[in-house]
Amino acid sequence: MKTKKLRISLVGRTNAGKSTLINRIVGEKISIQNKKINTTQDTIIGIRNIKESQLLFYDTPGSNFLKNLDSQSKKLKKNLWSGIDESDLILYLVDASSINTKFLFEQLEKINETKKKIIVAFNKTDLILNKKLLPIINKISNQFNIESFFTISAKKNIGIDDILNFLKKYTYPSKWEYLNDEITNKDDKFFLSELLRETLLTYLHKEIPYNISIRTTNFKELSKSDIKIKQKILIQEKRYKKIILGKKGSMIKKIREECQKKIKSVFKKKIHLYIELIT
Ligand SMILES: Nc1nc2c(ncn2[C@@H]2O[C@H](COP(=O)(O)OP(=O)(O)OP(=O)(O)O)[C@@H](O)[C@H]2O)c(=O)[nH]1
Ligand SMILES: [Mg+2]
Repeated sequence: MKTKKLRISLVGRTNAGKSTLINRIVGEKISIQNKKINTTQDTIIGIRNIKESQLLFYDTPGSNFLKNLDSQSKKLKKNLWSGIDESDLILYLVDASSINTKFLFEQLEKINETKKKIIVAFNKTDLILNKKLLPIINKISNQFNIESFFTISAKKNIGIDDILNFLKKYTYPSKWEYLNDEITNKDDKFFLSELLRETLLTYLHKEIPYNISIRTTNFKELSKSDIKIKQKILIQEKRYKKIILGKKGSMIKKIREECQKKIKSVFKKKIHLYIELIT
């Protein structure tokens, strides 16, 4: 078989739905999603093979921090641009239910400088009428050279196949980078740590989830139906420990139970999860 590939970077403001879209395309959850900002921090690759073509989607961190200069933003920015650099084409995703025109044009201007091919997809169209988007689509196409526009809903699975069919036209002869059954570049331990981070984003407020790091230190199949997992939360500031523990340990208990449930729904096995807090 003559194999082909295409590398696509998913770029867009935080909360546009990039991770939701990549999970939809891959058909499994590989990237965590949350309504808080800057959920994705590393570049995660999602792989979808269609016949002879391998499509590689780079889920990048949300791009609303381009002007910030703190160290966290710098790290995210670096991961974003390396994702863009490695790709053949940019899929710019817009939250159609809350468009900030000024921001959108600034962003398009920036990515246009890369000289890469760009397609624009308006996501969350389950929340608005498509025809409301026509003026903005006209304005964008007057100013930029966009290959194509799409209106989709990652959550409701609308319009995704149209994008995939379109992207197939841009694939070029090449060896596949990943084996047929691989769906992501990240391993189980990374994904487990991400699931814990997703849980922390849900239960904790504001800055805490961004100021801790997580390691999954142990992943052991105890039997065909049981998995034992150990995770460590490394806390930089002591005051956060009290908050994560909660009254008589009630918060960490909730977090552990919720995370265990998430892991169970992915691995379809009984999970024995242990979480340790380290300051
Ligand atoms: N109604 C609706 N909500 C959506 C859709 N796609 C994503 N969302 C929601 O939008 C929120 C953000 O989704 P994410 O996939 O985490 O967004 P992201 O672009 O990866 O965000 P960052 O990682 O922070 O850059 C989540 O609460 C999703 O459930 C959609 O098509 N319709
Ligand atoms: Mg994301």
